[in-house]
Amino acid sequence: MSDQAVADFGLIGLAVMGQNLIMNVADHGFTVVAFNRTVAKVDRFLENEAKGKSIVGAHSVEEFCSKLKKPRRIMLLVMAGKPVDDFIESLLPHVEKGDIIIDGGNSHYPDSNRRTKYLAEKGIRFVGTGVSGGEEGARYGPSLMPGGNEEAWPFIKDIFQSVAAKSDGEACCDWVGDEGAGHYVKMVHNGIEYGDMQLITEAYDILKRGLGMTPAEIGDVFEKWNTGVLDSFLIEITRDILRHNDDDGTALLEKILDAAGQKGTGKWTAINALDLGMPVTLIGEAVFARCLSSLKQERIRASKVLKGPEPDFKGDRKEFIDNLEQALYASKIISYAQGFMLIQEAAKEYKWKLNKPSIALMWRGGCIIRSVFLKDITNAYRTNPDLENLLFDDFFNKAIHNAQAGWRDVVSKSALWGIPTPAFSTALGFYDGYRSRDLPANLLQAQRDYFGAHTFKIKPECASEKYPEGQDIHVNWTGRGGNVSASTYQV
Ligand code: 2AM
Repeated sequence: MSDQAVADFGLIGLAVMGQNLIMNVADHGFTVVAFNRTVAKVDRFLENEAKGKSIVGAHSVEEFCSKLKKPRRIMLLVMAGKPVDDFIESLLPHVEKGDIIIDGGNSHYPDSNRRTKYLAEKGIRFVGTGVSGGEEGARYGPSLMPGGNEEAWPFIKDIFQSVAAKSDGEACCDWVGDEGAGHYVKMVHNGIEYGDMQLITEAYDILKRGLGMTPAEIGDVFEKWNTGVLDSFLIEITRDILRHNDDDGTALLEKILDAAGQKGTGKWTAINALDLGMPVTLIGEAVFARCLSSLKQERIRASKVLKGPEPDFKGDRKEFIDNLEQALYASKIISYAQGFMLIQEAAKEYKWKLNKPSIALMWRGGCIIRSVFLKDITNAYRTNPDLENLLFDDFFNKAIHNAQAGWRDVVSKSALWGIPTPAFSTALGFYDGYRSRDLPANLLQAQRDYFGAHTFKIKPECASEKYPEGQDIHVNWTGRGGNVSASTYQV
C-alpha cells in the first residue's frame, strides 16, 4: 500500500448531502477523501466545513483512488442516472478486484440490479444504498439501507452502522438484501411516506372542514397525538406547521397553494405494485390524491357546478377526535402491511434474500417515516421473520380490532359530509376485502367467461363430474356461439 493511502473511506459528490455525510463519517474517527466533478468545490470544502477534521481532498479520480486504503470503499453521492454510470467507468481503471463502489444517490433499483451484476463480473463489489433523513440526517445520523453484493458488507458495516441514526442504541442500518434491494426498500419507504402524509392531510381536512377547527386548535390535537400511538416525525412537524404564523398573525399553512408536487418515488412504488400484482392501494391513492390536487384550476370550475353535502357535526367532539386518531392509526397499519406485502413479493419475484426485521428497524430512526410504531413492526418481524402479513401479528391484530369502530365512524361520516378521504377509505376497503373469505370475483369470472370465453374454476365444495375441481371450465352462457374457450382459440 502506498504511503499516500491514508483514507478509510472515499466520497464523490460534494453537494450538501455529500459534504454532511463526509463530516459525519469523519466525526466517527474515520479518515475520508473527498472528490467532486467540479474540482474547485473540493478546495472550498477543505478550507471551510472540513477544516480541522480528518478529511483530505483529491483533484482527480486517480489521486482519489490512490489515497484510499484497500479494499477501497468508495461512495458516490451524485445525481442519479448517467452520472453514476459515468463515475463508475472513470473509477474502473483505478480500482482493483475486491474494491467496493457504493451508490448512495436516489437511483431506481433496476439500475442497481444492473450495476451489481456488471461490477461483479469485474470483481468489484457494488452496493446500492438508500439514504434517508435529508441534510440533517446525513450530518447527524441518516437511515441507511444498503443492498447489493453481500461480500462488501463486512467491510462497510462498521462505518455505516457508526454514522447511521440510533434507535434504542441500535443502528438504523443493516444489510437489506441482494442487488438493488437497498434502493428498492428506499423506494417503498418513500411510497409509505406518501401514504403517511396523505393520511395526515385527510385528518387535518376533517378537523378543519368537518369540525370547523382553526389551525392552532388542530395543532393542539396533533400535539396530543404525538404522545400516543401516532408519535412520529411527520405528526410532530405537522403540529409545528399548524402553529407557524405569518407576519400578520395567521397560519402560513392556509396561504399555501393546495396543489401537491411529486418527484416520482411514490409513483415508482405504485407502478411496481401494479407490475407485481400487489394491492398496495394506499400508496396508489396517495399518488392519485396528489395528482387530483394539482388540477387546481379544474377543481375551481368543478366546485361551482358539482354539488355535495355540507358537514353538520353533531355529537361529542372529543370522542370523534379520538375516533380520528384510531382511523389514522388503523389506516397506517394497513399501509405498512401493504408495503411489506410488496417487499415480500419483490423478494420472491426478484429472488432476493431479504432481512425483514431489519427493514423496519432501519425505518425506526433517521428517516422521514421514523416513528414509535416502527418499533412494534420490528418486534413483529423479530418474533416471526416469516410472518405472512403484519395483520396476523398478535399486537397489530389487536390494534386493528380496537381501532375499527372509530375508523368506520370517521370514514362513514366523511362520506356523508362530502369530505374526501381516499386514503382512509381505501385502507378500510382493503381491510374488508382482505378479511373476506368470499369476494364477488365469482361474478367477475363469470362475466369474463361470458363475453370472452376466459374460463373459470369451480369452488372445490361445488365440484362435480360436470364441473371437475381445478379445471378451466367454459360455459355457453347464451346458448349461442361455440364451446371453445379463449385459451384454445385466437381471435
Ligand atoms: P458538480 O458539483 O460538479 O455539479 C449533486 O448534484 C452532485 O452530483 C454534485 O456533486 C454534482 O457535481 C454531481 N453531478 C451532477 N451531475 C453530474 C454529472 N453529469 N456528472 C458528474 N457529476 C454530476
